Amino acid sequence: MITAVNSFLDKLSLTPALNSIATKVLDNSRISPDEGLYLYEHAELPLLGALANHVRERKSGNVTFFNRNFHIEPTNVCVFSCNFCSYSRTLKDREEGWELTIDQMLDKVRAYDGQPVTEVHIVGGVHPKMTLEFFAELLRKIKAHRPDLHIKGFTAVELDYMFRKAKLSYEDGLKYLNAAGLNSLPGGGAEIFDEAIREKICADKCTSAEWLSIHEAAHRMGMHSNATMLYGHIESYRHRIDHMERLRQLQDQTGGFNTFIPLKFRNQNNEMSDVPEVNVTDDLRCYAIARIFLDNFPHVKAYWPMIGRQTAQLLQAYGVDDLDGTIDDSTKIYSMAGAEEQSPSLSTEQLVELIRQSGRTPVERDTLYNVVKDYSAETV
Ligand code: V47
Ligand code: SF4
Repeated sequence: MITAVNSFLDKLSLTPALNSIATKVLDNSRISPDEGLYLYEHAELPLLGALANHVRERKSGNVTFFNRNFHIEPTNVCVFSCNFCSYSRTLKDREEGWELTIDQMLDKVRAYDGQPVTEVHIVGGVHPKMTLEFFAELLRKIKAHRPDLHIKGFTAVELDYMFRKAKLSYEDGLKYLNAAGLNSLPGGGAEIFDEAIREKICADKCTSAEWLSIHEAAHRMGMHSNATMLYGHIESYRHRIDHMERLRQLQDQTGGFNTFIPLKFRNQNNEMSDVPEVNVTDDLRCYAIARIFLDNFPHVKAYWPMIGRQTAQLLQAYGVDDLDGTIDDSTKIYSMAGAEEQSPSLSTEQLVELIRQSGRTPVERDTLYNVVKDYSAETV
């Protein structure tokens, strides 16, 4: 494979600086933050695609993973006021919001009885009445009903708030929820770690250091997690590299992250509607540089309900080896922000076909990337 990539790179007539970075990537050596920034500022898309695809295929071959999961959004009432958020409602605007009871959420779990889903993803706003005890009871009841269902739940923002209210350390709070049934953490709430940008877009929620500490505590207990990055708003390329460098350093220490998920900022119905959205070329560049830079992350995921299914197909040639969002994805966080997919829904058959059309081999995985079903030989 290296020979093929090398002969392609020869045709690009790279400058010495780009050639030296490309050589490092092909040799499986880590690039520095300065080199990551240099790629953002100087590399053309074909070079980024070739390098990202090389890393992707070194890690996952020709496979693109997906999993069968469903979402529960307990509430969109939120004590915080992130300027990019189109979804949350304050306690005062509650008539436009929703607050599900434990029974209503269990009904959503029961609706998948008999269906081969492996994961439930639980994330929502931060409601002052939805306490640690409330969620622990929900987790216990879900596990009592369906013990084999993996529960990936609660962003570091939600956890930080509920642990503070319960006056528990991150370690003790996580132990409590883990004992109640929580298996892993999703990657939300990371946004952009740079403190000055965070102050402008989401000043009042947990800090970057707190987000990283919660994930570190989870990893030390043996729980895995994901990491996101909200890109394409008021941040610069330097901020994106800084964000990924902080994640790369934590991953060096714990190895607990499964997947990195770049999330494209969508500008409808929020306080940042005057900020234009980036174009598809910048999407491809962002994902590709993430795949090149985060050498210690096993996977890079595209969440197709947000980025759109056509871009999700393209991204599989720019570093992505995992597509999220099967079944009738009922998450509202992106549709309310103007995402590509207003009623996201792909059956397993359609997702398998979408992956095959991209020239990749679909493999259904569970949350921890154990193979559930390999579709290489089969028709669905
Ligand atoms: O943290 C909010 C983002 C995230 C907007 O871990 C927005 O498997 C774009 O983290 N434009 C929550 N993005 C969702 C999330 C997630 C999604 C899918 C899979 C996983 C996983 C995690 O949604 C928030 C925020 O970064 N978000 N508003 C917006 N206007
Ligand atoms: Fe609340 Fe999350 Fe929206 Fe921020 S992004 S306002 S924490 S729901």
